[in-house]
Amino acid sequence: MSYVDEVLEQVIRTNPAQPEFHQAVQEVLESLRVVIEKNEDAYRKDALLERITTPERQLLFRVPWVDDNGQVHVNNGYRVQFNSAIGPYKGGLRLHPSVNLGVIKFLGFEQVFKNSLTGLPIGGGKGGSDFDPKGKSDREIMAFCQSFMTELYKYIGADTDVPAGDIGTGAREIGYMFGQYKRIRGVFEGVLTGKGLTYGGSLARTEATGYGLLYLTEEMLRCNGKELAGKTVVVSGAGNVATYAIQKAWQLGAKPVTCSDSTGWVYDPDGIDVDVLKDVKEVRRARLTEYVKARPNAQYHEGRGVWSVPCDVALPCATQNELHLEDAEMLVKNGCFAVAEGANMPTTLDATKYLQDHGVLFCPGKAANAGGVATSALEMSQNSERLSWTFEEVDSKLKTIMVNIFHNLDNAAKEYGMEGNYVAGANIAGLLKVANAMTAQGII
Ligand code: NDP
Ligand code: 2IT
Repeated sequence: MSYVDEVLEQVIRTNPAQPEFHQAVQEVLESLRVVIEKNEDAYRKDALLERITTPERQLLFRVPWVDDNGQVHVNNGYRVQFNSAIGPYKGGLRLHPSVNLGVIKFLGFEQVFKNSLTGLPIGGGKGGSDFDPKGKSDREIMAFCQSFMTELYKYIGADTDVPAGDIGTGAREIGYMFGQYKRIRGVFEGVLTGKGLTYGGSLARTEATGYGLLYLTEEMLRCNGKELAGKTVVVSGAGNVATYAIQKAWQLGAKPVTCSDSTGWVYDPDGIDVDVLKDVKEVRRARLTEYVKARPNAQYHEGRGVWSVPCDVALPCATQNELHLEDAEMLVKNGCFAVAEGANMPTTLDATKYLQDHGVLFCPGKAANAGGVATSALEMSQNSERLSWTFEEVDSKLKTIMVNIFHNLDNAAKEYGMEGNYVAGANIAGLLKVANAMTAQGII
């Protein structure tokens, strides 16, 4: 059996009931076959793949909190410190009822490669809880965040592990967690990113993931003789990533016509109005049914279906496994020629293969959505030098990083004889740096 197959089999056997983690490992290892086979003996002797697929540390803890009626609730808290070969652990905290250890491990594993692709000195980690922020009062959110940090603070720090936002964790939650960390440790340091601008946050971090997605998509199209301007874009999600992807799509001359949340989706033939979307989601924290009340030409549909809207470019920006094989078939049938993942692993393995086999330019999340964590690393730099850069400075660094990421994965795919396969390119470019650093640091 090849080394890749041996390790895949072992990962599935020793991490039972973690399908998302299996899926993420399978996607990476399958596309790395050519690289691994070239160094098979050395990698096997050093158990490089076993080490890279096993987190350095997994923290599981109880998070008790009291609701507004005095009722106590208990949630599960997680932090998976996956790989610190190239820098302190870095990655977001997800608050969503679907969170379990397998989900956090898949996200942490992806983060290792993503962070390597940014070219910045950050290792990979991820955390979160099965706490559901929906419908909670501000006081309940604060109670949860303070309890979560009262346990997590022991394991993190500006030079060891720097969490940030993800699904369900935005500026409000980061603020409460930062306050509690500072209160317990008595240290004002850049232990979290995505902070508010008055206490160490970076300009452009809020916009960074969505903007970065569009910068990379524009470069991918340009290098393939196409352009984004004038194109119709279908976006899923209505959170942080989707909102700023939609905003930047407009700025680059494209027309974003959809958004979605966990209950339904909106088609706006005049293009999504970003101000209305922000008011509904960021200010009122309401459902998308409120969006169509303000936009009479727009249609609201219950359930899934956003990929049925004809488009040139599709940007999944909600959650994992939201774009299935039948969606990929529909996109191809309707003439979509590019898909770039704003979310982490939104496209199933068979859908990815279908898109690639049908000539659709496909950029995986670990490259396309790396602008968020890259700008988090820029926030860490600003915190270290106790300075704040202008919006334009951060945004221009972000754009350079995204363009470089695309060329790195494009070149890696070409070098290994898989031109145009950006999944393989991203995994190869991401792996080589981490593998090199791990090898240099000995068996740890
Ligand atoms: P938000 O919480 O701001 O928004 C998430 C959006 O996705 C909401 O519209 C939400 O709908 C929808 N959604 C969440 N879960 C589901 C589900 N199970 N089914 C359907 N819709 C769902 O999160 P972000 O925008 O920050 O994150 C979106 C994706 O981008 C995630 O995959 C995240 O890991 C990834 N990402 C985020 C980065 C960041 O900087 N924030 C950086 C890189 C990647 P509803 O409100 O109804 O729940
Ligand atoms: O998936 C991701 O890259 C994030 N949620 C952002 C992580 C970060 O540390 O900014």
